[in-house]
Formats: sequence, C-alpha cells, structure tokens
Amino acid sequence: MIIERVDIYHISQQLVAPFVTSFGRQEERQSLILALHSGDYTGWGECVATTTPGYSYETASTAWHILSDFLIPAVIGRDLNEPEDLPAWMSSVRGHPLAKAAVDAAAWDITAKRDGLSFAQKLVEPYGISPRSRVEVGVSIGIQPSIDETLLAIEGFLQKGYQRIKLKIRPGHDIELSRAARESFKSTRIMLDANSAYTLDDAPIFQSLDELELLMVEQPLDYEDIYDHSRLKPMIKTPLCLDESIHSSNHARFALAIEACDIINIKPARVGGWTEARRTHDLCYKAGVPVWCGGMLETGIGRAGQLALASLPGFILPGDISATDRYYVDDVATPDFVLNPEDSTIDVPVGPGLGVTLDMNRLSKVTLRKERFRV
Ligand code: OSB
Ligand code: MG
Repeated sequence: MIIERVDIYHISQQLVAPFVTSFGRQEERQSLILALHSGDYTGWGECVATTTPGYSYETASTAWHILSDFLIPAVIGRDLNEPEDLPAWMSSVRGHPLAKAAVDAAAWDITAKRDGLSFAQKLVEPYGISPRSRVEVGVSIGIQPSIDETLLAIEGFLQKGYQRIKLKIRPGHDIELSRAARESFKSTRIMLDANSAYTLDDAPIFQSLDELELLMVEQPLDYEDIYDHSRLKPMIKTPLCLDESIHSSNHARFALAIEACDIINIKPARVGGWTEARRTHDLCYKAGVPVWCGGMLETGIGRAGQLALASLPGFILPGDISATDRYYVDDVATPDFVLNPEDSTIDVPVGPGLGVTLDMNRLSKVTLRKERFRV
C-alpha cells in the first residue's frame, strides 16, 4: 500500500489531575498525533514527546521537526508491505525513538486494517497463538502534596478496582511514604518509580525499603546508567526494574548481560515503536526476565496499542495502562477504555487495527497546529 498522505497534529489535552514526578509537573498533556493514509485506509499513531525534555530529550517540538523534515519524507510515497519494513526506512535518523514510534504505530494500524486483523492479532502472528482477551493493569500515582493525600489517592484507586499501585518517589519523599503505604495497605502490590532521581550513594535508602516486600523499584539511578544499576541490584532485595535506561532491544541485551535488573518496563515509544518493543519482549522472554508495559499518559491511540502489546506471553506483570477516565475527560480516541474491577484488567481491543476511532471534532478542538504532507 502506497503511503499517499501523512497528517500530523500537535495537540494539548488537559489531564484530569496534575501528574507530578521527580522530573516535573504536568497539568496539560501535549503530544503529536500522526495519520498515514493509503486509499481508503488510515493508520493512527501517537508521539508521546511532550512540552519538556524531562523524561526523554525529545519534546513535541523536536519531534515535529524530526517528523516533518526527516521521517515523513523518508516514508511518504513508498509502498508499505509490512510494518517491520519501517525501522530500516527510518534508520537514517539517529535516535529520536519517540518520533519514530508515531510512524511505526500508524504503520502497524494501517497494515492490520488492510489485513482485516486486530493489531493484537497481527502482533502475535509469529507466535502462532491468540492474543489475550484482557490484560492485567495497575495505576501510576504521581507525587502528592503529602503522605496523607497519597494514602487517600491509593484508597480511591483500590476502590475503583486497581490491584497494583505504583508510587512516584523522589529524594526526601521516599522511605516514610513507602512505609506509610505498606502499613496502610498490607497486602497490596505496591511498587516505586524514582525516574532516575538517585545515585549509587543512595543505596542505603533502597536497603531500608527491603523489608516492605515491594513488587519492584523502577529506574532508581541515572537514565544512562545501566552499569550502576548492576552494582545496586546485589545490594538490595527489592526487584529492580529498568525504564529510562532501555532505549532499544540492544540496551536490554546489555542490561541482561551484566545483570543490571530483574525486570524490564517496555515502553514502545522509548524503544522506537512496536516492532522494537516486540523484539525487546522476545529477548527478555527467552532469558526468563519478566516484562510489563509502561505508559506515558497516552491518548486512546497509544493505550489501544499498549493493551495489544501486553497480550504477548512474556508480559506477566501488570502494566501502567489505566482506564481513560484516569487521564482525560474527552479523549481524542473512542471508545473509552474501562477497568474490569473484578480482576484489575482492561479488555484488549478486537476491532480492525488498533480498534479505536478518532473523534475528529474533539481532535480539532485540542489541536494547536496541523500539517498535511502529500506525495
Ligand atoms: O516513568 O513510567 C514513567 C508517565 C510519564 C512519563 C514517565 C512515566 C509515566 C508514568 C505514567 O508513570 C504511566 C501511565 O499511566 O501512563
Ligand atoms: Mg518509569
């Protein structure tokens, strides 16, 4: 199928509540939405780069530049057979995985629609299995103004049916918070995410958390530092998970080779798209290393993809894939994703492609800038 037209939208959506992490505060979520067109088919992708380069060096503006000046020219007018073709077409651009992931996602959506398959069915094709019908999920709670407010937030999400809680931590907002959470919620699966806010000198902080039987601690050390994680791991009992340090399946290979982690959070955007995410999964699955699907406060476009990815067999831990109402009031994609409270799961979409439909009215309401590229 010839890629005849590409549209990109720079959007800004209000979050239902501010999301605070060790790298900053978000109230409004900017991102890019990308559409590939071929004949009657449209494939949608999302670029999760946002206003600030706090989590990744990419922002919505750098991704706009990389997409419009390099990636879209590299794909437009070409004959797309399978989405696995794409990484090679985009290889002239070094880095910028979040920008690449938007094109990759749209290519998976459009080819799955052409094949009459759901994205999940297309993704699991090489395994000769059926995708899961629902996947286990949890909720990621940003840093709250106080410990009491954190406990209230946990209580609220548990009441909604989420059975795995992730708490964001930063220096000074860690040990007491974790102890209070464990004391109040004795049997809840609780994990922490530091977003790279500590150094190896802080090992005693993590050692003092050993007794709390946490599910894992995510990315305590620097975003480039696989090596220091390999030194921290034998010093603590809590399983160690990497997020920011893993930019490709190759990074996952390094991390496993030097035993830098027990678990990997696979975020499709961070590794440049679904093809590379699946490759990362395959590598971890073979090595017996558990993985789970991370999130970036995606719209329904990205969320549909996360649910499909999490239906691969190596995803044995709950993902950061929450219901739509945890993020947005009027998501640009419909229908809303809802939590199945009886088992803390969300259904994997079954419609063709990603299985979501864009609400073009809502999209135009939140669009700051739009551009159309033709052959
Ligand atoms: O580190 O996992 C992270 C959100 C934005 C950037 C980084 C992270 C997160 C989350 C939220 O933790 C996950 C989600 O619910 O989408
Ligand atoms: Mg993280």
